Amino acid sequence: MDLQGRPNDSGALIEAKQGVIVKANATSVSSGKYTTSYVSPFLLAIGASYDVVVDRALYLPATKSWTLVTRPLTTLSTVILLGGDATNDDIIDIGDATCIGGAYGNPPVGCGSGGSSDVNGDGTTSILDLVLFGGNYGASASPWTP
Ligand SMILES: [Ca+2]
Ligand SMILES: [Ca+2]
Ligand SMILES: [Ca+2]
Repeated sequence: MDLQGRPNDSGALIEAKQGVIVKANATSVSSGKYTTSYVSPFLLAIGASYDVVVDRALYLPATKSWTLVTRPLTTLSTVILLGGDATNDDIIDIGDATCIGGAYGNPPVGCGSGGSSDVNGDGTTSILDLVLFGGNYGASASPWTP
């Protein structure tokens, strides 16, 4: 998985769920790779379907339905998480513009619950953060294709 605008793709949470129950999860490393681990006491079953959800603070979540066919490892297609959610509420709207605009040219400031004006994580609030916001304006999820 890839975090838009970031060379370092670490820190995204990946969960395999059935309904609201998380059966396996993982956190991505800097390359964007991840390997999920079982959430005790659950084991993923061959032939069973799961919703795989990937999300990170400042980015929009992506969901894919997936049926397990091989164990222990299955490779899913790459997903790019859309950035710009400075207020960390999983929608990119005017509130994020206010957050990024208010700190423009300055070090990161916190917004909302766990949000930050520094979407791309380079330690400053700049045009790069604003471009991520602007390109994804109005979105509330990241596409996962195919
Ligand atoms: Ca998010
Ligand atoms: Ca937001
Ligand atoms: Ca930045």
